[in-house]
Amino acid sequence: MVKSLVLLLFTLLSLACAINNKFLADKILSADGNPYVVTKVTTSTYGIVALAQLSLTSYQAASEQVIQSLTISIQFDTNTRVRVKITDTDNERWEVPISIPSYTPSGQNLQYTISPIVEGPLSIQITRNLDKKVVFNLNPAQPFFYNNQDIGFSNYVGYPISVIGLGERVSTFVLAQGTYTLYSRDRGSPIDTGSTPDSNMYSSQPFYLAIDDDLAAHGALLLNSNAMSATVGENYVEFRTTGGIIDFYVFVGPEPEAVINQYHDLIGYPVLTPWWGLGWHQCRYGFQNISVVEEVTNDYTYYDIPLDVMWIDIDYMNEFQDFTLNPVTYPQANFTKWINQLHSSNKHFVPITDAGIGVNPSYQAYLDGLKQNVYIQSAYVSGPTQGVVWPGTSVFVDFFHPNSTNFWFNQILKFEKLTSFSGIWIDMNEASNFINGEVGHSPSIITNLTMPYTPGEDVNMRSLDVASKHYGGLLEYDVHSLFGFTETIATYRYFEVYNLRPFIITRSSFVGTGRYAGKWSGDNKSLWPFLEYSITGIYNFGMFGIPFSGADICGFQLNTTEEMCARWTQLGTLYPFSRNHNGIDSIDQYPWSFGSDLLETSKLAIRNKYWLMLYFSTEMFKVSQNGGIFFKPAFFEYPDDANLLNNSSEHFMLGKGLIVHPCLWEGIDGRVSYFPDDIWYNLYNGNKTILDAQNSVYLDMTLPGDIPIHVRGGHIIPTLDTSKTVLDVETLRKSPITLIVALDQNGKAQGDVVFDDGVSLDTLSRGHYTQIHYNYWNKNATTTVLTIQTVHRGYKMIQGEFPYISSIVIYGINRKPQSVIFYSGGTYTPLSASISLDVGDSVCTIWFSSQISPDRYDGFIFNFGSQ
Ligand SMILES: *[C@@H]1O[C@H](CO)[C@@H](O)[C@H](O)[C@H]1NC(C)=O
Ligand SMILES: *[C@@H]1O[C@H](CO)[C@@H](O)[C@H](O)[C@H]1NC(C)=O
Ligand SMILES: *[C@@H]1O[C@H](CO)[C@@H](O)[C@H](O)[C@H]1NC(C)=O
Ligand SMILES: *[C@@H]1O[C@H](CO)[C@@H](O)[C@H](O)[C@H]1NC(C)=O
Ligand SMILES: *[C@@H]1O[C@H](CO)[C@@H](O)[C@H](O)[C@H]1NC(C)=O
Ligand SMILES: *[C@@H]1O[C@H](CO)[C@@H](O)[C@H](O)[C@H]1NC(C)=O
Ligand SMILES: *[C@@H]1O[C@H](CO)[C@@H](O)[C@H](O)[C@H]1NC(C)=O
Ligand SMILES: *[C@@H]1O[C@H](CO)[C@@H](O)[C@H](O)[C@H]1NC(C)=O
Ligand SMILES: *[C@@H]1O[C@H](CO)[C@@H](O)[C@H](O)[C@H]1NC(C)=O
Ligand SMILES: CC(=O)N[C@H]1CO[C@H](CO)[C@@H](O)[C@@H]1O
Repeated sequence: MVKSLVLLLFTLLSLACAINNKFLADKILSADGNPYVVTKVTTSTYGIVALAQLSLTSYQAASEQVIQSLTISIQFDTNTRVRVKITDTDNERWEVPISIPSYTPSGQNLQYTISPIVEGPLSIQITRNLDKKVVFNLNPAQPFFYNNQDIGFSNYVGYPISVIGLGERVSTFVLAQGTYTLYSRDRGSPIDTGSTPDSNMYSSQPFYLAIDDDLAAHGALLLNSNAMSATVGENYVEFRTTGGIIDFYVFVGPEPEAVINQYHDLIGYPVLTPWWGLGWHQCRYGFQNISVVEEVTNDYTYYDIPLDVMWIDIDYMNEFQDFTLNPVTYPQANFTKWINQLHSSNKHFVPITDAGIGVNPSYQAYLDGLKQNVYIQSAYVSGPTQGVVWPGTSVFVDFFHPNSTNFWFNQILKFEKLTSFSGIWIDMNEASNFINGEVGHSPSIITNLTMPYTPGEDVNMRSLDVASKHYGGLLEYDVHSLFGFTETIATYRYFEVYNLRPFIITRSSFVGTGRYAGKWSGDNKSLWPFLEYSITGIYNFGMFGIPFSGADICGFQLNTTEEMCARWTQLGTLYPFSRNHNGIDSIDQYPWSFGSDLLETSKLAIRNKYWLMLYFSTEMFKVSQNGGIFFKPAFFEYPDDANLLNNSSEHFMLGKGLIVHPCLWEGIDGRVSYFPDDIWYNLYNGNKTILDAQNSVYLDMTLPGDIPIHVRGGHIIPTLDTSKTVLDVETLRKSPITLIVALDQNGKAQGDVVFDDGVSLDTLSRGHYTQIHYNYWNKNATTTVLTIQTVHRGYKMIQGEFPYISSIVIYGINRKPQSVIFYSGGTYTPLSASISLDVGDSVCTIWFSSQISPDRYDGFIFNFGSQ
């Protein structure tokens, strides 16, 4: 059954009367509890519908702002997800227009129980069956109010919780108790501790994960796009939003990762990233001209450092106008010469695009948009609303307008003809504005003076005037935080037409953005704490369903140092999206800009990225296939270990098989590091990690050097041989494979690998991929096998691609096979191999002289004979 939230058109009623009722909401809030009374209840297999009326006895004054009658619909969406939707019975209100994937409503095997809704004070309680814990509670004693521009309620679970999520901000992973604003805003990097409500940033992601003292987890989403705040208390999360409706989804968990999966089932799985996008990226704001870009590109080749993508910030534009080249600093002829060279070395180009379209009578894109009437309209005059951004006075595409996708498509298409780009970076799409509101009109219709409640700063700050009008009677007030989201979808349409996986990196995001794009964490700073915050940022966006994310490596604003940049490169090459990007006022931070510590470390780290590329692409593919999280806190894999929840950025995992201990501190060349209880081997040399009684061990972090990565016993990691000639992923795809087989305590290990063309959008929907499962196990005392099982076969490799398994390296073994046989379809073929055993490290390496393709079943037999 296809369920979709329909776009409801709603115009805010009686804004004028809001002024008189400025303090009303506060009055209701302090009125101790819920002024609504349930008058009617209907129950079915799939849910409950109840009506509630405002009870005037609860407080003195009512007004047109107060909603009189509420319809409460509790839907048993799936057996782990329940939706509580509370709307105005008498009037349509603004609802977020996102489509959610189809699902079969579940009346059965519900893992939660709803307490009976009875006539009388409004009370809803949902408990998780497993442990009888409350996961949703509208307690009649807690504040609840439902006014036109001020809606508040508390999910009062009543026991202590650690709350994670509620983006976007720079914060610790577990949020401190306090109030957080959710509203898209372009802002430099405030660190948000919950004490300054104006620390919200680019995106609105009203989802949270709550973990209790028994380490059980539940999650929730308030699907609402209005400016809102969320207050994290000891045993509750309270939302207060300035419009829309209460559309609250609860996910019962009970493990953190189960919550994430349940959430992704609702919002949709992330789009596949093109293979080249998983490579290394270089950008800079302040490439003075095309010759400088060319020089940096050539330097990568000179230093033998792999590079897949060169980016250019607004420097390339003519008068900062989107889709244009500066004729003096980026002449077309020079640009074409550079792009052809770039393509001939298998590399790609990604330009920036800004949200503001410059008002200029000789600027074609601006004129095209006027003709097609696609701009957001002024609340004061007839015509587009105007703000000020890089090009000066600017207008903004209304992506709700039916002409806008076509307009945007054509601009992108024309620009592609000019520059042959492969992906697009969409920036400034909060949408950002250098002034507050509209040129020539200070915001007067909707402001913090007319609104009963304003989360954080005035809603017009660095924004378009929120009274500006969108197509269909929508107001910027309601859809402000959707600008980036709707722009992302319009941009995605371009790639979709060519059946290409979109390479789109956006700054602003909303619920569901991951289905169309990746995200970078914006204009951060070259300061040590930001290394650590980048990890929590990626955790969060992984939870929000946008796994392809990363922070500017070495930092954007301010000057980095060699040591910081080396640490950041070590860490950043393990971000799913790895881009070195720098601010215009900052000193150079290329791998070769300082001394040998940075250069050597960068070479190791970037080559590591390519070495692990097949593991990254496979694990990211699985997230697109099933939802879930790739770059994650070790706590998510070991949810019984409370030690991992504290200092969660000190140990992150890539999929289930690898743990990383980044160095986040200055002046350190090693550290006692904590590990979850398991078998761990040094990824680089197979040395088994001997943990002390505190589950810790000293890890060497000397520069130049590799970042500590350990492989978990029981996992097989596919790696690609990266010789010096590998300088891009196109060449890398021709490299043979080495399987690292890390044994668990039973001498077993498993792993997956996915092969596909790396670029098509419809790979999953058409099944054009081959998924292989490797399984290493002991057959009997003298024989072990590594089976190659085809889970799905839909991709035919092109000649020379991932040609063969060159070697198998077994970690945690103290004997070596005497012979290796390949068996396939009943045929047994002895393989010529050179086999060595390092007894001290318990590592056995088997190099094959024959070439076995990685997807050829059935597998290898290792004969150990009597030893
Ligand atoms: C390009 O920029 C560099 C760095 O500012 C400068 O040295 C060079 O002269 C410029 N080249 C041209 C052709 O403008
Ligand atoms: C463009 O290329 C020409 C010819 O190589 C060169 O003289 C000129 O400096 C280049 N311009 C820029 C801005 O790099
Ligand atoms: C769409 O653009 C055309 C011109 O291309 C214009 O005539 C039409 O009015 C526009 N549609 C709307 C809804 O504004
Ligand atoms: C309202 O917003 C303006 C900026 O738009 C700010 O200067 C003022 O302090 C705000 N007032 C209140 C009461 O928050
Ligand atoms: C960065 O370094 C440059 C060159 O030394 C210097 O001019 C600039 O002031 C520095 N910026 C900051 C923020 O320290
Ligand atoms: C967290 O880090 C602090 C400071 O490094 C340290 O004192 C503490 O022991 C760590 N806690 C855990 C559980 O690792
Ligand atoms: C984690 O940190 C919190 C507060 O920062 C503390 O109360 C708790 O005891 C710590 N847990 C562990 C296992 O160290
Ligand atoms: C392996 O680890 C042991 C101790 O855990 C250490 O003595 C030895 O040097 C290590 N070997 C390598 C190759 O790192
Ligand atoms: C172990 O299994 C292999 C392969 O099936 C077989 O050839 C061998 O005889 C078995 N050895 C013993 C001791 O069972
Ligand atoms: C504006 C801002 O601070 N953006 C990012 C800066 O960097 C950290 C980590 O590097 C990110 O988490 C922020 O979102």
